[in-house]
This record gives sequence, structure tokens and C-alpha cells, in this order.
Amino acid sequence: MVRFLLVSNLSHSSMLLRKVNVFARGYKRLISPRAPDGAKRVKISYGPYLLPAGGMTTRLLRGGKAPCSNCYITGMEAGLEYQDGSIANIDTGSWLHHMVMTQGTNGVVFASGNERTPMRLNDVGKYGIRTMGNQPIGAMIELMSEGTQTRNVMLTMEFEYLDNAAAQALGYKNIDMKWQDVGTPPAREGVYSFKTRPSPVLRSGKLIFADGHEHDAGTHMNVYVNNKVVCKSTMLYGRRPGYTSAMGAGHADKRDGAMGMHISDASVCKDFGTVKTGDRIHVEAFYDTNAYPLMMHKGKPEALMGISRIYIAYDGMM
Ligand SMILES: [Cu+2]
Repeated sequence: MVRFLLVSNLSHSSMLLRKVNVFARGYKRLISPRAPDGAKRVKISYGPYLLPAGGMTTRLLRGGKAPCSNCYITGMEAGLEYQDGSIANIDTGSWLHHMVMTQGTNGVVFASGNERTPMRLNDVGKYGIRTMGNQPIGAMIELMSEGTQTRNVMLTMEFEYLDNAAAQALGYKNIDMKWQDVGTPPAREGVYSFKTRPSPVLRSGKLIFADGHEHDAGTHMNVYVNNKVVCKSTMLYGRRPGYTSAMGAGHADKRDGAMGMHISDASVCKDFGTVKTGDRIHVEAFYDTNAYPLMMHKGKPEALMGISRIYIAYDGMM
């Protein structure tokens, strides 16, 4: 909440600077050393998946290894690697275009775009995704190649978790996710936005975590409760190594200030308010092709997206 207000009250030029600071303060990659409450960390690789040169491929993961059983999953971060363990990203032609992750009876628990936004649920309180017994991991994985070589890639998942029986898990609560998605509208030039239809929350609770996922030319996503903005997720371009197209890849464009930069980060909101039974949540995805060029594949703009995952700790959930 505070983070959003800081951004919205500044003029455009200082806003750009502020975005970087907001990003630096509000953002902890899971590779950072401190997992709250002594949560254990495990990295699991799924695959390999064949990614044809210049192609687009969708793969389904079924019955994937779970990080833990009878536990709370408190953190998740997706990645993409080549089989030698090196990072597969835009600079070498491989995109984790997007993935949606399910876990057994918990249903959809996570999603990621190529920006690979990390999620930690327990740095603002004792929250996690409760896993009863052993619940296998499933995923829909969409991969894109802008490279000239066919490669094998692995989907990697960094998990943080607490065993139910661990002393540190005392007082932990299960968390639920509300999925908000504008679909896949066709790309076009200009300044425009897409909204979801407001959807009521069935119980009162706390808003613990939200992020946004857009494709290139996306500027930000808002989350609204009863038409009031409660979270703004800003898209940041080329802020980390790997997020700039290789020279000659054909995506250089003057509009993003430096050649060939793509979305590398999306800011997140944490502990950003409460909801009451019947409150209506919707999201809006904003695009501006004057600010950033569209994502291209085989010379054509890719369809757009606007997804927010809103993690809510409902009152009375254990
Ligand atoms: Cu996407």
C-alpha cells in the first residue's frame, strides 16, 4: 500500500527513478540467504524439454516431485536452465514464456512468466500453502525460442517450506490464491488496458501477496477492491543480466531506451490490506507501445496477457 502511494504521487520523471528504489526495497529473490522461520530450501528440476530453434512449445508436467509432504510451502521461484545447469534466458534465445503450476488437491498454486518473480508468503506473517500428505506437482509450461539452435531446457523450481511438525510451523495458516486473468487479447499499437470482471470474495481475510504478469509493452497492473486500487505491480525492463536480446536477434528497438530490453521484473505487493465478505476484486493490465515495443515472435506480435495472483489468508483458515 505504502509502496503504491509513493509511486503514484510522484511526477513522471522522478517516478522512473522511484521505480528502481521501490524495486530494490520491495524485492527479495529467494536466492537471498534468509528464509523466515528457518524454512528449508530445495531446488527441483523438471524435464528435459526439447525447445526447437525459433519455435514455441507447450509441455505438460504430471506427477512431478513435490518439495515436501505434510508441510507449508512458503516460497516459490521458477527458472529455466540448460542441461549443463547454465541459465537459459533471452540473451541465449530461450524464454520461459509462462508456466502455471498445480499441486494435487490444492489446484493452481503458482505461475510465472519469463520475469521469474519470486514469491515469499511468510515474510509478512506465518503463512504458507498447506500440503496434506504427498501432493505431486503438475505444470503447463510454454517455452519460446528466439535462438538458432534446438536446445534441451529444464524447468527449475526453488521452493521454501516448513514441515508441519516443525516447532517453527506452530501458528502457521493456510493461504488461498485468487486468480485474475484478462485472457490473451491480440496485440496492437497504442495505449490501452484490459480489465477482469469484478469477482466477490467469499470470506473476510488479509491480502498477503500479489504480483502482475504482462507481456512486453505492459507498463503495470492494478488490483482493485471495490474499484479502489490496493496494489500496483510495475513492469521493469532489462534490469537484470539475461534480459536483453542477443545482438542481431532482431528485437532491437529505440523505444525502450536501450536496445532489445524485455520485462525482467514485476514489483509485488505484500500485506496490502484486508477484504470483507462480498468485496469485489478485479484487475487491470495497462499497455503502452510508445514506451516499450511489443513482444515479437517470427515477425509477428505475440498475444498479450494480464494475470495477477492474489494470495489471501481467509479468517478462520488453519
Ligand atoms: Cu504470459
